[in-house]
Amino acid sequence: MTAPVTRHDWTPSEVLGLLRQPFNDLLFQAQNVHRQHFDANRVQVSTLLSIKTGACPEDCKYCPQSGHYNTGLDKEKLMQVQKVLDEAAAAKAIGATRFCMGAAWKHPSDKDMPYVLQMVRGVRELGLETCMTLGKLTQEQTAALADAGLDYYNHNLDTSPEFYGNIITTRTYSERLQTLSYVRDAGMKICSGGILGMGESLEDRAGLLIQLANLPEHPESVPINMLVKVAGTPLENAEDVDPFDFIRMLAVARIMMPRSHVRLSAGREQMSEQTQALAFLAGANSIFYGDRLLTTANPQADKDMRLFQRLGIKPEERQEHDDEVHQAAIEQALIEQRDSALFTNAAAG
Ligand code: SAM
Ligand code: DTB
Ligand code: SF4
Repeated sequence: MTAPVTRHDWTPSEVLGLLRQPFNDLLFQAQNVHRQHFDANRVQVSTLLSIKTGACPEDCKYCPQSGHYNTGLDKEKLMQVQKVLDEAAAAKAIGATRFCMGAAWKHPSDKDMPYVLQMVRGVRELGLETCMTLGKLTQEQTAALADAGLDYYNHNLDTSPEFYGNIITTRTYSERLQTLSYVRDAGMKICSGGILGMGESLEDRAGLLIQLANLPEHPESVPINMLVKVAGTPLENAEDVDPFDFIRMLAVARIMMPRSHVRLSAGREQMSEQTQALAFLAGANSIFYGDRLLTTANPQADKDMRLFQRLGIKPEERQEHDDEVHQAAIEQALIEQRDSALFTNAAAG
């Protein structure tokens, strides 16, 4: 069988057609695509840490950390660098290969950036891949993160452009796309996905996947979150998503972005192990691992390891070769940015 080309021209009717196929046909197709690009019995494991919790100025209706809603969360300052490194070492000890640090910010401030950069360098030195999700970035902040060696930047599109305004009013969809474009231009890997269960239609789910897959390059990592309903948020009583529809979304993400890691992301604590097994069959090949997501519970690490054993799944090893290629890409992007700044300054002066 010839490998499918990586496409960036998906249309709504095509994607709706994929989502609406009989379940068994869809899973068979997704598993076929999956096996052309990945070992079907390996799953990448990332651990999450909230490095700055609560009191976020944004109004994302799903989020327990938004300062607009009362969810009873303790507000915290940016965590101390050493504490973050201790948590990263603990994540490594239980088998995580990537450490993702999240902050409840609209964007990082200049005051916080030096600490954030120290965290990236320190986590890298521990031999873990690094990921951060800090909100919107300027081009300069993006370059500084890349320079510190950040591997992945997570910035979710969350839903379709059409539905987005029902969920968030304090940041636009195009600002999100701009941040993703800065991250790509700086040579870092992109982690971007969305959430199911916010009252979106099937067209909105298709719309989110089209936005992600029609980017100039597919995000290397695509987290698909099931809404974690948190008391106090406007979505606390949102209707449950049919688990089969959630699996369909993962399968279609796998087909549309065949070389990306698709992450079975938030919501696993509320999901049966059978649903999670179906998710892996549909081509999901990454999870958040460790007892907490950012502020809500995730399955206990030993429970996940038992599930992996029962399914014959092994955690994916960290890819050293990819890492070298990626580092070279960052260095090249930095040289190009510096040269273009020199050129602009020379032209101006
Ligand atoms: N503040 C930064 C931002 O929004 O870009 C980074 C942290 S934010 C918590 C990262 C992502 O977590 C959001 O984009 C959203 O997709 C996901 N998320 C937040 N609350 C969630 C919830 N209750 N259920 C599922 N996913 C959630
Ligand atoms: C992503 O897509 N999901 C993660 C991570 N990226 C940062 C966050 C999930 C948060 C779930 C709610 C919480 O624990 O606060
Ligand atoms: Fe803030 Fe991020 Fe939560 Fe939105 S998703 S309220 S930006 S922490």
